[in-house]
Amino acid sequence: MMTDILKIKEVIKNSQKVTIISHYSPDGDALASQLALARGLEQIEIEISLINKDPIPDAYQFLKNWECIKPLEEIPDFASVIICVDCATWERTGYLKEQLIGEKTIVINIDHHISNTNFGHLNWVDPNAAATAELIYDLLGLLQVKIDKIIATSIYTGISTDTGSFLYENTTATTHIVVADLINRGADINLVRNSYYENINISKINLLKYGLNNLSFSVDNQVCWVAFTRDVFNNANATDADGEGLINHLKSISGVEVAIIFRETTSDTIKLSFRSKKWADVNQLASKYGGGGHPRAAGCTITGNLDSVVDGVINWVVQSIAQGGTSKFGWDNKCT
Ligand SMILES: [Mn+2]
Repeated sequence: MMTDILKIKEVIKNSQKVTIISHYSPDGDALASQLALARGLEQIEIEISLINKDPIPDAYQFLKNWECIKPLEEIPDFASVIICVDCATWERTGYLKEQLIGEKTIVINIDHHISNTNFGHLNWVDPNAAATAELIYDLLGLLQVKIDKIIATSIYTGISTDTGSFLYENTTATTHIVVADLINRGADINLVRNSYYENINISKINLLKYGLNNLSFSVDNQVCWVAFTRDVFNNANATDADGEGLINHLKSISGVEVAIIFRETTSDTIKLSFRSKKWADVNQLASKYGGGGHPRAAGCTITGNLDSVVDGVINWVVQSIAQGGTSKFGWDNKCT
């Protein structure tokens, strides 16, 4: 765990301009962290620009000022202090280093992924935090910024979406204490529920229908997966964001320990999402293929055609489990 937190506080306090960037295919935590931090820093007279490689999914457009987040091409004068939030690596921003980082640039890395590479000049990486938004809450406190209703709603959204509504293992007592404070400060939990959880579009439901009709199982149902071709996504009129969360339906099935979703994004690029329920360390699993994340949630991208990637990965996962890889860190020893 890296904590340059006091230096981070000093650098931010002494900045007139800050650029905040998060990862491509942004999720609730990424966007909420950006927006909450931006609004907080504006209170202390810091000029902000907000960058994201990808468009903001409809599902998150209830977050106040979401439209201020733009791709780099639309931000001509980004700052020399760049804060990366919720990115385990610089590459997660989707930009090359030389596009944003000059000689005088200071990169501040604030994140909660255990796979974080400490790529910043200053790093605040805390895998015990349920969400990056939880760290933003702490940072704003340190900066003595007032958490208003809008900031509170953003941070609440980041924490709520990254914890599966306070159900995942990353949910701690601290998470609940932070959230209690956010609700005291006016976090609009009804807005989040109505706009996010109870506002699922038909494309996403169509993907879910396909997924549930095409489940595969192995090792006494301990491994469950589904593969999506590009055609399935196209026919459902679905975007990246519509694919999010489907994996939780697989994980929720009785007996399933490891859930995997394979998604063909080009003819030879397959994106994989992993979830585990109790013991399997899917961060290590995804790391084998150059990805990473958290022990219970991780991802990676593999080059190859869909069928052979599915075969290769499933064979390996099945073999690991069959060989008694029931210990938490069994993957590495048995399978490399
Ligand atoms: Mn996160």
